[in-house]
Amino acid sequence: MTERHLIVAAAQLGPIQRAEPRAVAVARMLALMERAHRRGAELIVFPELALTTFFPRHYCARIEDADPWFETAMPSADTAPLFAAARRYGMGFHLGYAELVVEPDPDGVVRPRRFNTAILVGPTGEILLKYRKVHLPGHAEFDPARKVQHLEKRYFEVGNLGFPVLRAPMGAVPGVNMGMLICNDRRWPEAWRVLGLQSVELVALGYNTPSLNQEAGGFEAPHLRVFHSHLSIQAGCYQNACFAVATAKAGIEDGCELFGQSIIVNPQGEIIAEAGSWDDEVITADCDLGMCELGRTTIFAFDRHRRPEAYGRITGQVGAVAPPVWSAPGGGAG
Ligand code: CDV
Repeated sequence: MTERHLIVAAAQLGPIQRAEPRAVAVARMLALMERAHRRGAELIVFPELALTTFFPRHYCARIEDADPWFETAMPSADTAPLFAAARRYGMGFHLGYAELVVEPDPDGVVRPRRFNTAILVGPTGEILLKYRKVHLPGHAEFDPARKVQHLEKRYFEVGNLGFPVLRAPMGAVPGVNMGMLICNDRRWPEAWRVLGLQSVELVALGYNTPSLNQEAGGFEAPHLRVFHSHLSIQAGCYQNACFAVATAKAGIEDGCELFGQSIIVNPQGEIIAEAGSWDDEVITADCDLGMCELGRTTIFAFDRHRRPEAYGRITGQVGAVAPPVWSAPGGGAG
């Protein structure tokens, strides 16, 4: 069997403050691309909403007032240097950004629509694949009980592109099956499985995750935040026999702490590279895509072992229902 090795990089970004223009972020990203190229990287993954601060923490009464944080073209004058660098280095990249488009909504009304989006760009600088975040956390209205807002449900619509996977050349490999998830999606096994059912080999995933659970009425220890992030990604890779490059934005951004700990994970669920800083940092791994075969031909040979007839609730309902209550035979007290 021919070897299918791909050298991948996670390009973690330190904080991007509210006042910083896109050009500053792009210059930092270009420096990371150059660093990754020197290490032989053939694909580099940037975080969610990589061009600006994580603006859903800021409230705008009029949604249009948030539009300066959105991209209306890709590439744009600001992002074109990333595409040029991809061509220069023969390196693919994954980029998360806020997307503002005018397109028909589900009722056929053509209007401005806003999505939390990621693209996969090939080594020739062409956009290969686009994904729009499906699992939007947070809330739609200003919440006075929260110290920090999380207004993704205000600024973004639920992604309408499903979870696409595409086979395309990357580096020296003629065809890699690639898909994407964005941040909160990583916590949902359904999302991973939809990718797995399309034989995904590599998942590119960007995230912005605060070190504190601002929603928690009770206490959630900060170390568990990283544990749950890694747990979800490692389980997703193992159960779907794929690699993931999971890249964070990290550090104190607009006064809010984001944990980093970007990781690259193999199909056994093992972390094979991990960032150690809260700053701009490149981590790389040499991925033998042949490793995806073991899981998908044995434990997770979907065609032999899956039982969709027993999974109706997965797509048939949203919230959990209460189970029937046991009662003692004959109606006596239990
Ligand atoms: N950007 C995100 O989607 N963040 C969520 C936080 C709010 C929990 C996450 O799942 O990491």
